[in-house]
Amino acid sequence: MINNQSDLSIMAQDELMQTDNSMSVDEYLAQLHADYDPVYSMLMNYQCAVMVIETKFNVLNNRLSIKGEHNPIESIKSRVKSLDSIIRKLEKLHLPIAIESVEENLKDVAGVRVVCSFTDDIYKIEECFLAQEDVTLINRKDYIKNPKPSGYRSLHLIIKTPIYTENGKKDMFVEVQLRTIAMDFWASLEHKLRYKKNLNPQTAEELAKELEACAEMSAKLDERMLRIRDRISEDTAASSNP
Ligand code: 0O2
Repeated sequence: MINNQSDLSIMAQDELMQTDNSMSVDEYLAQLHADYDPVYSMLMNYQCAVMVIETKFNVLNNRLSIKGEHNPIESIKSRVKSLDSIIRKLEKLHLPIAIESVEENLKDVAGVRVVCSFTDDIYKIEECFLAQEDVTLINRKDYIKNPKPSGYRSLHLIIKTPIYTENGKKDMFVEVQLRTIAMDFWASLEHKLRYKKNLNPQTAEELAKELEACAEMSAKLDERMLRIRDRISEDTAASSNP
């Protein structure tokens, strides 16, 4: 999760270097606030959107656990992209570096990752989440049914949801990634390994294949765990209704 304060204070330090000595501290602070308040406010809006979406998933987790035998959600992790990543992404996409440009073009500044126990929990949670009238689906990518060539599996949703600020209602984009514990385990380790860039091309190719094979194994593990759960449910149902 981004630490808005520290990011902004890094920016403030840069500014500080360029301080005009003729300015009083009050004048300087007033200028600083005028410059940074909109950025801080933008990041805070994304943070609020993350809180709203996290709450929705927590509510669903509690409600669904009343009906089922388990909490379908194992954990929820959220983050707001850092200012550095936001600016780098705008630059990479040749987009204007401005707040309006972020809000219009970048749909993954706010991200919520929901880790579920079993694959079918993912689709159940998705259905309940998208049925909410203040959640609008913008884009859906099912990398579980259609894994990426790397072996990556997850369900990605870009949604729009309102937040209510002191200035009124504001629609915010949030990227939601839903995955199982096994998918999360694989993606977290693969993400770390991807940063080891000084590999010779042959080793890199071999390891990419190895990682893809690991993803296959972890998908098989998900299927087996699901079957075990189903057998336990069937057995429990049979013994309570002899
Ligand atoms: P981070 O730090 O997780 O945010 P874009 O999002 O615009 O760059 P695209 O192709 O539209 O590109 O998005 P996609 O593929 O739907 O989702 C991108 C995010 O999914 C990534 O975010 C990762 O979190 C995750 N992801 C996608 N492919 C892989 C993969 O092969 N391995 C792993 N470990 N994660 C993957 P970011 O922005 O790259 O990083």
